[in-house]
Amino acid sequence: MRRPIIAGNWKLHKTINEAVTLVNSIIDEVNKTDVEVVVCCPYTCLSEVKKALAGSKLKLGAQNLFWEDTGAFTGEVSAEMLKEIGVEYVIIGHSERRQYFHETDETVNKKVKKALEKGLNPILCVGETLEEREADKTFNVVKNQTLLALKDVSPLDASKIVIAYEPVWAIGTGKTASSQDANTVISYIREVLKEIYNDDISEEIRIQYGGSVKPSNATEIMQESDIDGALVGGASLEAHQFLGIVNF
Ligand code: G2H
Repeated sequence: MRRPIIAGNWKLHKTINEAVTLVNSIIDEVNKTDVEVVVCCPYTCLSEVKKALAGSKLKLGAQNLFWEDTGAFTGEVSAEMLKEIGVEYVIIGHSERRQYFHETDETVNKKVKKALEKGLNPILCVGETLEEREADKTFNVVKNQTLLALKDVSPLDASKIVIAYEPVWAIGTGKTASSQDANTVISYIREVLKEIYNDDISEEIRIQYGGSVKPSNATEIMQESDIDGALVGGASLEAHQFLGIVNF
């Protein structure tokens, strides 16, 4: 039985004060649920949010990392630096990073491996663009992204990964994939995991849906057989909306 996981992806939002206020307003509800709940904050908020969520069930995530440990890489942050703060999850390969910051399947793979090496759990994002969907390439795209991201990742490490299926056309647009469509693609990703690893690992890995998830569609999405949670952007920025999803 896979434990559902709801993660907030705050993207480029929240000052430290705003971040701590939001966390303080969701902690009590988060402590009452059996769902695993994560907030993925901007780097600048991580330390203060870690202090704010101390002793609670809420977990801390980052939105990116760099694959080298140290060196002349101006502006980058390493896995060890995140680990030192107490980060447990890290989003890797979000479509916005692929699109605006030129991340490739190869760099995504390097980041996944570095996160695992340092004891961070990757939330690996895969998903097709509208163009790819309309050209019937959805399955090919998610298969390739999954295969390449998990290249040289051992079965034991793979079981620590959360995959987020985020169709790019559904991100921040208000359009959501129908829950059945999302489940079909996610079941397919599970088949790919079976091919790469085995039935047990494939059944163990949690796969979220992401893309305009809100309280009004969370229940339907979470009821699907292969969907184990949500990666939530816009609706994670307001306590009542995020809690509406957490308590789906
Ligand atoms: C997809 C999602 C969170 P939103 O990017 O990763 O954002 O819920 O705003 O579509």
